[in-house]
Amino acid sequence: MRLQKILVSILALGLMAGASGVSGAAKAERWDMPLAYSGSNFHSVTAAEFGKCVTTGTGGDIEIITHPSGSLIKGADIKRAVQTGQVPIGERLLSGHQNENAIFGFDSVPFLATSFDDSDRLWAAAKPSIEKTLAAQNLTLLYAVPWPPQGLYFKREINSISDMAGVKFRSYNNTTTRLAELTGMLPVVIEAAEISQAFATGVVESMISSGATGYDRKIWESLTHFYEVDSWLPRNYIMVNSGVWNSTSQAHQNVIRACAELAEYAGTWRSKEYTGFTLAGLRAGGMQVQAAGARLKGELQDVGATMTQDWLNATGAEGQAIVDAFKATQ
Ligand code: PCA
Repeated sequence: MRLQKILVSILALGLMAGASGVSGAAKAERWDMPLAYSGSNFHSVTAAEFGKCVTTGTGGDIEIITHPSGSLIKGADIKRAVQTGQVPIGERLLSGHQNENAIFGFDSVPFLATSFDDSDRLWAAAKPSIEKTLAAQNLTLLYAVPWPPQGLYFKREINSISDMAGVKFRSYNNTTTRLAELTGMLPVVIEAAEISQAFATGVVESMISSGATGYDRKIWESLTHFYEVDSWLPRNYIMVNSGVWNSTSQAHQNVIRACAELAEYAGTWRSKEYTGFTLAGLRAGGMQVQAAGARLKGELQDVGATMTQDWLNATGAEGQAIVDAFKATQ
């Protein structure tokens, strides 16, 4: 029902843009949109469809071209590139910015939101803070889509934290680096686009991520075990340079907002579908895919409690307000 309403409004807005005479090839603007993850990944597919929706809805006035796998701009540099106007629009892992402001890590607080429903409610609670923080950095938030729940990858059986000692661990944000430190592993920050090579060459031998990322990167070529932990569901988000946004007509902004709402809905649906599909893919690749054992789970909960306290200390009243708003909806 909600989806139908969005679609109807996109069509209506597109027709309005056409009828008011603002369309025309001569005025077409090209928006290059860097993405950090592989073209076949559901986030990238969603972004490409979002781009098409905008192009169609604006009658061709704004043409969005996506560039997956960090091919135009590497993941870690995408936010800066959009902020400075090097590109008008881009996608990035939100929690990748925790080193700038711990509030960006709200979606990686261990065991706070561990299902898609929780993740949606947590996002609703955090969105005003994140929008405000991004706005102060010359960025306008469009939409955000969760990754599937996070689990641990290894190349041998792991039953407790003591089994992890000294393991070289690929991390993707501050939270995952901290997790490695607290479990006696050795963290190395590596972008998803570089994973296959890093594992093949032995630079790292373990990580926490979704089944989706392991599947996208054929991780079974290097690793053997995936333990479902459901520690959190981190989000990717789409941002536009605020200068570009403010100089975009109201009619086109309306189209873009409607396409963004549709993309958040469709992307979240895809993420859910991709969860089972990619775990089956890991199995088909020869990996053992299973829930973490009770002992390991319990120990990870203790580590998670420490990390949660760290995050609350770093974010103060703002972080606490997000947690409270989230819990109030439970
Ligand atoms: N994949 C991304 C972030 C979270 C996920 O599931 C990655 O591993 O980089």
